[in-house]
Amino acid sequence: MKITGLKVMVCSPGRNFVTVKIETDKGVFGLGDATLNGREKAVAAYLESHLTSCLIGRDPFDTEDIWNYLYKGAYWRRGPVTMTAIGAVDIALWDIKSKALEVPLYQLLGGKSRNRLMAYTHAQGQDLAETVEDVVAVKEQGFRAIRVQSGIPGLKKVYGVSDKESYEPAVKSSRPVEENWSTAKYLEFIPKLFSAVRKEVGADIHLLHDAHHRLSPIEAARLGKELESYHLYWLEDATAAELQDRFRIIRQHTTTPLAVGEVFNSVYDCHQLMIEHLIDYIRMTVAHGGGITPMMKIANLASFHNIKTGCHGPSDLSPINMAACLHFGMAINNYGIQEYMGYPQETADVFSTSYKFADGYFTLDESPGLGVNYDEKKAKTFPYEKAYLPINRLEDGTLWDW
Ligand code: GCO
Ligand code: MG
Repeated sequence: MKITGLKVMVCSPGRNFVTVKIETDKGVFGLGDATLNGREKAVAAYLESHLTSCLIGRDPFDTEDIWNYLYKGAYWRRGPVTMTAIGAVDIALWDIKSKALEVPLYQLLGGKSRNRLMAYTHAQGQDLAETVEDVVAVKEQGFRAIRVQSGIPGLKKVYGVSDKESYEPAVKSSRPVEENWSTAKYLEFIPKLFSAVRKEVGADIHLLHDAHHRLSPIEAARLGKELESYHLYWLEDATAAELQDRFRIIRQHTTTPLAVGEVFNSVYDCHQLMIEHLIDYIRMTVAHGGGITPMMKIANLASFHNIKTGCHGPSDLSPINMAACLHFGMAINNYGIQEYMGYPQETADVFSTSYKFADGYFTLDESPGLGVNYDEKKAKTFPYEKAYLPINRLEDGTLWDW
């Protein structure tokens, strides 16, 4: 089998997505997700200008060699744009291989390690009462695990909360909108929120929280410690993770489980976190982590250090990435949980999927490959619109982590 073409398609059914389609001389094609929120066109250009001609004529079954060719061969390694481009190609190649062999992708990665995959979704509210109410409503939908984010008294607009039903951080505009932040106000409020939520929902539900890289290590340590009695499933992105050894400080102070990695794109972003047992869940997602090929190796490394996966699964990655994460999660032993925010109807109309979601769990059927279809004609009716993630400033105007 030979690769005959690579198509890069950018559409915006509700929000922007970049999709790769790799075609072959046998008529089998594969799909990959190349969406990098707010930087979509950079990945599209990388694919079109630099990868297409390297792939034409290659055997799509040679996933390991092609991955190394694109990674080592570029000389310029790592980085979100490069790794998302390579990741999309790799996902599409695995889709081709498993479709050609007429098996679901997870069969090529180790087979079934479980029957179903637990997912968590988001609950949010403008204040404590509204957030508790939303957690109860989400629990009633059947979710076993819920991420809880709330407006903070005294702050106008914070991460994880919107006035719409589901949270979408990117805004279609010519430059980023600004949010504001006070760590003192946040740290004062969050333990009270979790005390109220735990009291309302009881012990038999997993609660998660995302601090979105905003705390210093010692502040994160304080938060982890103060949340201990509410038994979180995880505290996510407790501090910015460019320096992995910052996590030592948090780890030394608290038994609250730690998750990090949605902005990582390489094993070198997290290998110290793993070998020093500084985290409990690795949040890298398949598309941004360079594809199935490196993610299998990362999951294996994690498995030797009691670390489970918890792939980033926001609605700003397409259902193609979601399917890739689910096949990956189905096959590995150290699957933890999958993030799932649902998709608006326009997105579901463009991307149809064979994975099913009910009562807090995903299941996969016997469809070959990833089990995702992309309606190219419908996608064209939703043209790209420039969008940005917000930026964040302290109350005195200082630019802060978002
Ligand atoms: C999450 C994330 C998202 C990101 C978004 C950026 O845990 O789901 O933090 O909300 O901010 O995906 O594109
Ligand atoms: Mg997050």
